[in-house]
Amino acid sequence: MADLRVEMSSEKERIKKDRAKSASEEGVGVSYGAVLTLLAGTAVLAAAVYYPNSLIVGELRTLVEKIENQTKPTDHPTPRDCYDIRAQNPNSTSGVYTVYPGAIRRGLDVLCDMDVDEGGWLVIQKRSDGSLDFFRDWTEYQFGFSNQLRELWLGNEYLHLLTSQSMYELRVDMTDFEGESRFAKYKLFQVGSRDTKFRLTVGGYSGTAGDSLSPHHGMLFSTKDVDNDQASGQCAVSFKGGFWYSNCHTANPNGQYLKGEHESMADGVNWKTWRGYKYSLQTITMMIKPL
Ligand SMILES: [Ca+2]
Repeated sequence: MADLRVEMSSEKERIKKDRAKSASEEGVGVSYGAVLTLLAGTAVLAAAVYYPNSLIVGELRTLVEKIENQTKPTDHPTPRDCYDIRAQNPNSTSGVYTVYPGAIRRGLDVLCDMDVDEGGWLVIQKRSDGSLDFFRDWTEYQFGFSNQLRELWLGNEYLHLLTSQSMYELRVDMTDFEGESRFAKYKLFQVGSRDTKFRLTVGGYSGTAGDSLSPHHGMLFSTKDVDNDQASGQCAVSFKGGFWYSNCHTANPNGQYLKGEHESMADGVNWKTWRGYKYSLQTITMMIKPL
């Protein structure tokens, strides 16, 4: 896992360098290419006038086409998200798919929910059985973690890439151990870059679970080793998760899996406006879809 993270980290750096490099090359390529196209085009015209049947005209035409093709911008690879997958094939079923958000060339394997609320949802967080430890550090939350996608955190870098390519809404589905279920939907969900400490933008609530997430609007991400919260202490340490803590939380989806009622204060998988600070939910899923 540690090696994988280092690999991913250096992969991110490589992608960044590649992008910067290709961006500068592209810049040179366009102007250089445009001049070449112009020159070659003029040559074709002149050659065509004076030597209409000569081989050189054909060759020059080929050259012009070649240069033009090289200077055309390449299309963004698709699908960008689960919504694209569903749009391409309305019969797609829920499961794992590869998507290409932002600069990711090799793709990112994600869990798509094609059943709930018309489908097309990309799962960014999931708790279902307590099989995975969510009390993790900054780098782990940055690049994500999962176990066969039964439980997962997609990763803050990917959240930023995804929510930067379009306007996204968020849906949070949850169940308790008594068989009840609720949901919360937000018209706006965006995660800033690592330079902003993955700042959260969230708003426009509707649903049945109550709004426990809007109070986290504008907050920065915090983990047990990186304190960006608004409390004098460390929320991530006190409430044992990684999240956009303020002072400290009204929702703790990445808290400890405490299986229902608990004595301790607000350190479970809590959603304050539904089961409160001393009830840890059975399942919770956060997923996003473009508006
Ligand atoms: Ca603090």
